[in-house]
Amino acid sequence: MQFTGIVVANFGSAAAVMNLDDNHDTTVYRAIPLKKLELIVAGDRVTCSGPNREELRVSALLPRDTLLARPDRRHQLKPLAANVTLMIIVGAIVPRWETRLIDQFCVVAENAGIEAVVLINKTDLIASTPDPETTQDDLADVLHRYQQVGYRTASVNATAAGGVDPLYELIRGHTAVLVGQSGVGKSSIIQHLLPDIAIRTGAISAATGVGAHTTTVSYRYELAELNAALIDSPGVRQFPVDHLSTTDIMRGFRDIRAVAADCRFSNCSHDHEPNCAVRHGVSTGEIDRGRFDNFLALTQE
Ligand SMILES: Nc1nc2c(ncn2[C@@H]2O[C@H](COP(=O)(O)OP(=O)(O)OP(=O)(O)O)[C@@H](O)[C@H]2O)c(=O)[nH]1
Ligand SMILES: [Mg+2]
Ligand SMILES: [Zn+2]
Repeated sequence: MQFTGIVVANFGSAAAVMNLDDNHDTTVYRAIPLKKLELIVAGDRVTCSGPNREELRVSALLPRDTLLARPDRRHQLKPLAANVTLMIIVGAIVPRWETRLIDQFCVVAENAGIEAVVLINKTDLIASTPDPETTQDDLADVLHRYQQVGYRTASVNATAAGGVDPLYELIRGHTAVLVGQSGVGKSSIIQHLLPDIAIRTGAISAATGVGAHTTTVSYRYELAELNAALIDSPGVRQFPVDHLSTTDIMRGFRDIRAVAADCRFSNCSHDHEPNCAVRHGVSTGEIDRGRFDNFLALTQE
């Protein structure tokens, strides 16, 4: 048999693939990628072929519209999700959101041609978190900061009925990848949207005490009624952008890009040069100081 498929997940030795040629076929096929193939990932469109359904190979990778990739320890880019149109950057109250990580994701999304939204989960914990830095006002501030830059934002609670409702309109028609630190609730949010599917989340390990059900490979789920798909991804501490050039990183900061044309020097680093429109924008408040600090840190890494 042979069909064009979409990769649900790549477990390494084998991939889970669904048949795109026949939308009545809901089977998740096991297919072994040919050795010569580059690394495939959730969201990839592939050709599967084999003598029968038990002995399928992934024989070809079809061109990708977009690719989200991350450098590994040896600075090799590893794919995280393919053909996504939306990146949902998930932060939480606990562990507290990190704007450095959010900005790294924004830069990567801009450069990959993927729309980004900023989502803060676990709003139920605002009242109980002992961290004096994390208040309702701080939450409003961080959301406002990204709205000013032009991103859509939302705050959600994956543990409450109706707690993730703002997501329905955000994801309609999209293939969205959820990214963020470990434990912010990416899998829990997907579980809430897809109550009929058993997704392994950190909550299960807390209940059974067996293992940590942290997500280890990206996994694609369909939401047919929204004409959407969600890709769950493993949590990360950092999303390095050192594979991008300084120009790419600058391009990744929309707010900085918007005023940089007014700097005196066309190659201004916005760090020390005279008549820098970006630093002027920071001094007037037009550009958020925290974003600017992250920009400098990322370009000087
Ligand atoms: N109080 C509260 N807890 C939540 C919420 N969402 C998720 N959790 C809990 O947070 C823990 C981590 O949730 P996960 O969904 O596994 O987090 P994740 O982002 O998928 O983590 P990784 O797979 O490791 O990247 C679990 O114990 C969840 O039950 C929420 O809105 N409020
Ligand atoms: Mg997870
Ligand atoms: Zn400048």
